[in-house]
Amino acid sequence: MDCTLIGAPLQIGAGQLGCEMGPSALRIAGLRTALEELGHSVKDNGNLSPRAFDEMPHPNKAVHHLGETVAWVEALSAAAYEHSKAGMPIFLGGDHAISAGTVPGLARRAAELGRPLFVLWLDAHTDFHTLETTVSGNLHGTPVAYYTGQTGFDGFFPALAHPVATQNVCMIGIRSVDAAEKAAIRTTGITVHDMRVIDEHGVAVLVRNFIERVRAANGLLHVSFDVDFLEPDIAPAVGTTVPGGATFREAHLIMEMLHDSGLVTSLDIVELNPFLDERGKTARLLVDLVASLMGKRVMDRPTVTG
Ligand code: 4U7
Ligand code: MN
Ligand code: MN
Ligand code: MN
Repeated sequence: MDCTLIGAPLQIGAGQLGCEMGPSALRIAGLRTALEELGHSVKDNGNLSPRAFDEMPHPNKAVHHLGETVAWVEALSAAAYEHSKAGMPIFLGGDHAISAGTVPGLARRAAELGRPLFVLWLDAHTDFHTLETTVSGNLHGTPVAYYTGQTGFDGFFPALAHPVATQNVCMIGIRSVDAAEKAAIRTTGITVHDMRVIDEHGVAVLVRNFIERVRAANGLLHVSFDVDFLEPDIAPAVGTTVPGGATFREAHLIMEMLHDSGLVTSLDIVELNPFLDERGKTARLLVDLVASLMGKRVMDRPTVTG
């Protein structure tokens, strides 16, 4: 495949600084080489930067860095649209607010192709706040509500031409949901597989079912991978760790199944905060997970059972 790396060093969507270093850490951990060793061609497009912006006040006083976030959303949406025309864009965050730009840009491309966009959201959190409901004011907690077209962004974020249907969003790994998010999600078609569902059924059946839905609809599949999806012991480099996350093996299995599906057309790696890492171990794990998504496997053959 032709992969394009696009750095998005946005950090003010999170509550602590450091995600700005995420793209660098992923590069230093060897992302490009890992992909090339799998036979992919890689173009590193460097890092994006936003246009000049003014800060925007919002009636919800908790909201901060709104003007800066909106400038990034515009830049990312344009870049996602352009880079989705050829090859597979891999967005290196940056905090999860980048997905308020990447997903709408990809949705625009999907609409042009006449195909639906599906999103697999791997995260401890549902990120379903609006500008009105967020209590922390950290805008990395809002992208899903925005790109699915919920009200509560009007007049601040760019108007959405192609909202993603909530039925096409599947979340896995969820274990921290605020009251306002729970109430709002209940009225949508979003599939939420919290950790309890994983414990009862295992990740394989959940991923397989979603993949089959994407395939049946001839959809494009975007994967948005928040580092806090993972168990904090194996992935400490994130500001919003929540205990009880996905294991090394669960995460790898998901990536391997996604690869075998052949359906993934774009990827976000978000929330890596290298300032909180332990000698680069989270960054290296992420590179290994991306490699699995892009075809790395233990034996040189498809998995067979029995
Ligand atoms: B992330 C939170 F209150 N819901 O709104 C909030 F728990 O991109 C967390 O998933 C948001 O890491 C986490 O601040 C955003 C909090
Ligand atoms: Mn997130
Ligand atoms: Mn999260
Ligand atoms: Mn986070």
